[in-house]
Amino acid sequence: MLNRRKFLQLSAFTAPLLSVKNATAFSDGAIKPIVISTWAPNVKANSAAWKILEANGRALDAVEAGVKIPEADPTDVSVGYGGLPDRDGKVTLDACIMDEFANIGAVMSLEHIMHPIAVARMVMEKTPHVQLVGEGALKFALANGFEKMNLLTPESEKMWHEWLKTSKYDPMVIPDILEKDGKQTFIPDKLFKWPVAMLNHDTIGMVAMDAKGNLSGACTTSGMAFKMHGRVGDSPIIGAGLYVDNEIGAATSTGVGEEVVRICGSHTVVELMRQGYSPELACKKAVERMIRLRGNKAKKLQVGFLALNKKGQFGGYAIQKGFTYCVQTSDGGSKVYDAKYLP
Ligand code: SD4
Repeated sequence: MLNRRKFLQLSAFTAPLLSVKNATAFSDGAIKPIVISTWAPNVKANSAAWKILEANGRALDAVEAGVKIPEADPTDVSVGYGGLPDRDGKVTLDACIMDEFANIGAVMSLEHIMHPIAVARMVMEKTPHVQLVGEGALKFALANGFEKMNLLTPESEKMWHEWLKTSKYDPMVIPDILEKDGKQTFIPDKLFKWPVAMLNHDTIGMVAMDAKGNLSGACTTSGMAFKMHGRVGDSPIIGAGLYVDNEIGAATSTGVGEEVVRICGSHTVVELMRQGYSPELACKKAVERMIRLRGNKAKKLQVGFLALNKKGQFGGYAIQKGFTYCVQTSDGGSKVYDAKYLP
């Protein structure tokens, strides 16, 4: 039981945390649909999701339709078709999906299928399981009518051959890139030689609230470029890359998955929102927890969290400068935000 003094202390502590600038739903009493996703180029994904939300569709259908856009886009080198391969030259995809009833489905290290998110949804809806991996996931997909295809585009293959010259796996390149952002310069020679623009879009994590006020989320990626074959990151792991609690809110992540898994990142963000933190502050607290655990090792990496609460308030936070996210609502249209980051 809380005594009165403790209660007053707690209220004084939480009150400022509840004030947020990004209120979009419920301000006039009506539920207003909203979709948010990681990285600026995913405005296209948001608009595909939005078509479903504005027609009073379900958030689950919206997020699936939304993330299919970068999955099918060969120029997005971090997701689906055209995703950069692992160090063996294989494109292995990770995806998960979660709805308002806490139904979940995921595929990990899935090859040859353009839309891993649709397979994840099928795992959720048609199997007694929640995760399928590798060969088993592929077998399941093929048995359910998915087409087997080559996901390695000539451009991604070229980048893989370029990478093989040094075979250096160093996800710590991101701060170096971002220092030079705007000039469209190349990443330093000793690392990778790709245009910044190419790397400035990434894993998509998308969460949405529909006109009924229900939340769902989806996350899909080809994972860290040139990872070890069989490596699985945060993105397909419920609680790490994505989490939805229909009473509280939803969160997703992008960046170096190993760090996100370590703190069960997206679940942590949702639990922080449950404690009364705004979406942005919840994301910030999760980032700070990573840094507390890992110190300078994590400071050199990039991880970004993005969250939406039940009131339609949203926010993001990242370790480094450069994490962008996009939001679509009926009032505000389609907008891109720069996430705040650690000082
Ligand atoms: C992973 N989190 O596989 C993904 C990669 C990513 O932005 O998000 N890149 O670790």
